[in-house]
This record gives sequence, structure tokens and C-alpha cells, in this order.
Amino acid sequence: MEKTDKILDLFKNDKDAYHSGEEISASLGISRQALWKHIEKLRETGYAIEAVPHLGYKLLGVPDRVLAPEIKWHLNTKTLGKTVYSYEAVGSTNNIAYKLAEEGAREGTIVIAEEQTKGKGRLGRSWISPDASGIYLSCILRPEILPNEVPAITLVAAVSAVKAIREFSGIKALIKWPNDIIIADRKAGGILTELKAEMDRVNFAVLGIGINVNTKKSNLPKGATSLKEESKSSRDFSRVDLIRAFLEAMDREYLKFKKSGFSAIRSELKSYSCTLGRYVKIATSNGKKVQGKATDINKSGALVIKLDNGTKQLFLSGDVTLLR
Ligand code: BT5
Repeated sequence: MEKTDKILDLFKNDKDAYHSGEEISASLGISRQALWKHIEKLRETGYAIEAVPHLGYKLLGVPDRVLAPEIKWHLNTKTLGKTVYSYEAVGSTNNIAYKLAEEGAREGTIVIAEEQTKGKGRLGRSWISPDASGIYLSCILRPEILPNEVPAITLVAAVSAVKAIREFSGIKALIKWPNDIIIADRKAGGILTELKAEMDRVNFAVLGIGINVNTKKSNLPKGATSLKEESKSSRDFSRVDLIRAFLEAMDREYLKFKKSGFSAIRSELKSYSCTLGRYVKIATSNGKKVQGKATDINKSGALVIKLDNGTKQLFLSGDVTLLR
């Protein structure tokens, strides 16, 4: 733990108290002068810290930024978020996480940023990631599964995100198979899972999720929305609180998935789906396009489409348009 994290910990564990410079520096094993430098560093990051002669320091406010110590603080997870890297602006959090994973970063490592300048969607598409208003998060996973089981990770993340959004905001988010988070028929979030694998072994997966939280519609592509745009309140949502809710939900769902496979989350996924029962068009990356009724998400997470001629086809990935 960094010294500044330890200082924040001390403050937060007894929020209303003043902590004397003597007490803090003794418990950290540093000089009063060194403590002063750490306090200044925290202030520069945006923490409001009061200093009163003879009383000591008190934390008055934390910045509205997705900072690692805020995300990690007493986070109730077994695997996710034990290591968190937070950045101001990056190209893509997925690219950073991929590199860290190649260098051996442990499972559950999180990369997060205030802004992405080259946010990625699937198949070379881009993810619009305006500054200080959304969540742009990547997570390194090292599941012992076969490469063809990896698409299920996107579904595990989608279930976790929808649960977190619902619990956190009361907004009835839904999942458009396989990777869209939908609110009021508009896209409010997306998931991109990237993979490094051999024929029969997954080295690691990078699970990337983007959620439009306080983002204005005018800063988003057509057809997109954000939690704030769909909520009745004019107040901003705390992105840190939503990130924490997502990580705690994902930690639980991912553990279930690792233990029992996709069947552990299948019924929940189906209950949150806005795809099932609808007449859809699906386009795959190899140019195949079909229309039909989405009737099921099968035991492997594949979407089952009943074509007009009555035959059924399975899809493990693709872009779905809801027609009626
Ligand atoms: C996705 O792709 O939905 C996956 C998005 C994953 C983003 C996260 S953010 C953290 C991590 N780091 C990254 O670089 N990426 C991940 P796809 O299904 O291909 O959808 C992309 C399409 O969604 C675009 O072509 C736009 O039409 C639309 N889009 C782009 N930005 C959007 C936004 N902010 N909100 C809603 N729709 C958006």
C-alpha cells in the first residue's frame, strides 16, 4: 500500500476525527515533513484536507474522479480489484490491460481511466469515451476454460453490469445479446472481451466495459444514452460507487461461472434480455445475415434464431438489430 493510501485509510476509518501529524507520521513510520509532502500530493489530486493547528488533519471531501484508492477502499471482492491502475487520459484501457497481462499481471487487475482517446468497440469500431463522465474499465482474467468458452465472459460481465446498475440507480437496464447494455431502447454501455490463447488454452482474457454514466447525449453517438439522461434526478451519479458495485457483482458472478460454467448465470441473463422473443436481424463478422425470432440463449450462451422457414440456427457472436 502506498503511503498516501495509508493516510486516506486512517482518515476514512475515523471520518469525523482530526488526526494529529504526530499520530499519522508515527503510524506510517515517516517524518512530519514527509507527511506534509504526502498531504500536499493528495490535495493536488483533488482531496480536500483541512489542517488545524494543535488539532491535526481531517478529510473534508474526495474528488469526483475514478481514483484507485477510492475504488479499492474496503472493496468486498475475492479476486477483482486487488490491484487497480487509474489514469487520466489513455488510448484504450483494454490495450493497457493487455500489455500488463502479457507482463504477468495477476487475475483481477483493473485498469481504469477518466477518458479514452482511442476507445475500442468490437471489430475495429470505436467507443466514444468523453472525459470525466463515463466508466472505461478493463479487467484481466485468467480463467481455466477453452477458447471457445470465452464469449460467455462477455455475458457474465453483462449480467453483472445490469445487476449493478439496477441496484445502484433503480434504472431497469437490459442486455441486448451479446454485449450491449440497453436503457429505454438506447445503448448505454458495451462490452469488449479480448483474448490471448493457444489452440486449447486461454492465456488470459481482457474484459473491457464502457458505461455512459453522467454523459450528455450531445457527446454520444446517435441512439446512445446515459444513466443520467434516463434518470429523473438532475444530480450526477458517483462513478466510483457504480464501479465498486460492478466489481463486487462481477466478482461473484465470475466465481460462479468458474465453478459451474455458463449454466450458473444463464437464467438471470435470459431474464435481463431484451433480445429474446423479438424478431431480429443478426449479422456476423463473416458477412452472414439472417432474420428470425430470437427464441433462446442456449447452454453455451449462443443465441438461437428461429428462421421464417422454421429451422433454427445458433450464433456465438454477432450484431443484433431488434426489428419488432
Ligand atoms: C462495444 O462494441 O459495445 C464494446 C465497447 C467496449 C468499450 C470499453 S471501454 C473500456 C474498454 N477499453 C476499450 O477500448 N474498449 C472497452 P460494439 O458492439 O462494436 O459497439 C460499438 C458501436 O457502439 C459503435 O460503432 C457506435 O455505433 C456505438 N458507440 C460508440 N460509442 C458509444 C457510446 N459511448 N455509447 C453508446 N454507443 C456507442
